[in-house]
Amino acid sequence: MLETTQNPTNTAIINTELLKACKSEAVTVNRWSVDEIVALFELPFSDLINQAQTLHREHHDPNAVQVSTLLSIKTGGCSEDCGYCPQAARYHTEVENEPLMALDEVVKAAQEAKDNGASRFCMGAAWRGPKQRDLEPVLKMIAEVKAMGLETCATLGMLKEGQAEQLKDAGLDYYNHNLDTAPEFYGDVITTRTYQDRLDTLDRVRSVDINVCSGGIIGMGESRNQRAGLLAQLANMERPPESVPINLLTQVEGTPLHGTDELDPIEFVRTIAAARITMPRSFVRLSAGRQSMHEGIQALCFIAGANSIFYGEKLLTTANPEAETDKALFSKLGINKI
Ligand code: SAM
Ligand code: DTB
Ligand code: SF4
Repeated sequence: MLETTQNPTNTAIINTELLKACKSEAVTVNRWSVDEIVALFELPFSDLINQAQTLHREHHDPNAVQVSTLLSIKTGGCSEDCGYCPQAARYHTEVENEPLMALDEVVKAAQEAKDNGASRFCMGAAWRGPKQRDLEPVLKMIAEVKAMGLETCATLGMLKEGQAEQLKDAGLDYYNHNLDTAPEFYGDVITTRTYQDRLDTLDRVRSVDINVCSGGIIGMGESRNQRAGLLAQLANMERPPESVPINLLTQVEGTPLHGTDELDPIEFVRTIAAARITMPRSFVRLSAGRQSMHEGIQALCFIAGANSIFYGEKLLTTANPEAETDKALFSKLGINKI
């Protein structure tokens, strides 16, 4: 379906000829130019937040935040060269390599997450992509976690043909695979897989009707134009992702991006607001980086339209706020967990 109403600042109207030309839902319409998104970033802060909050209220419960708990089911030793990642084998970080976890350990962790109030359990593996012999035990994990009444999410790297179908059959609800940054900046961060490889994996996920979770990392030294470029890629997808994680780079010693200039927190809030405006129906996830983020900035992110978080004291290998700290913050802000 063509949707032009998502862009309140875009005066361009799709003409009837174009509409006639669009015979199927497979037609992609660029709803947001990078310049239009940069213009959002440049609004006075109060105007930007007002626009984001207004749209947020049209499409979501403003006082509800979805919570997912992450578990690293296979840690470290990854063959890729993602410049931010402590799990890449080639960088010397403090991460200790751990093989694929046993099914019963994963189920135990999922039960704890459920008891703590998480509604989704996300299993992450430090792989370039799963080999068939890796995928089979993961399919069992997905099926068991699903049977516990939790939503399931996995992030296992690039998917080959046929793998998304197997994940769907196992009961996977969401697949996380981030574009990470704008195409123009991508090569400065990762060289072992292309932007197109990532888009191909997202297409495979979409084609079997698994919900798409895709976003990126802010604060890697990219320009504002490139932050807008990432959002344009996501918002202009034929169907934007259902879930959009916006990670603030967690700088880890030993990775190439360690020592990057810190991003101004207000610029991070602006990024959340621009994500909300360009993808009004998506869940925008305030992801990595909350451990070092003042609660006032987190509150601004929720006002700007963030409506999901990772919940539990660990992300994959780095720290996240304690569940009790988040409970206290939600209570202070009158936020309900979903
Ligand atoms: N190996 C798989 C992959 O790359 O798709 C799955 C796990 S990978 C760790 C998932 C995502 O975590 C990455 O795409 C990246 O966006 C995010 N991430 C990794 N390290 C990060 C860091 N130091 N700070 C913020 N986000 C990070
Ligand atoms: C996402 O966008 N952020 C999460 C999840 N998807 C897998 C991962 C953040 C990882 C932060 C670094 C670490 O803990 O290793
Ligand atoms: Fe490997 Fe994923 Fe880390 Fe890249 S982000 S190095 S693919 S674990």
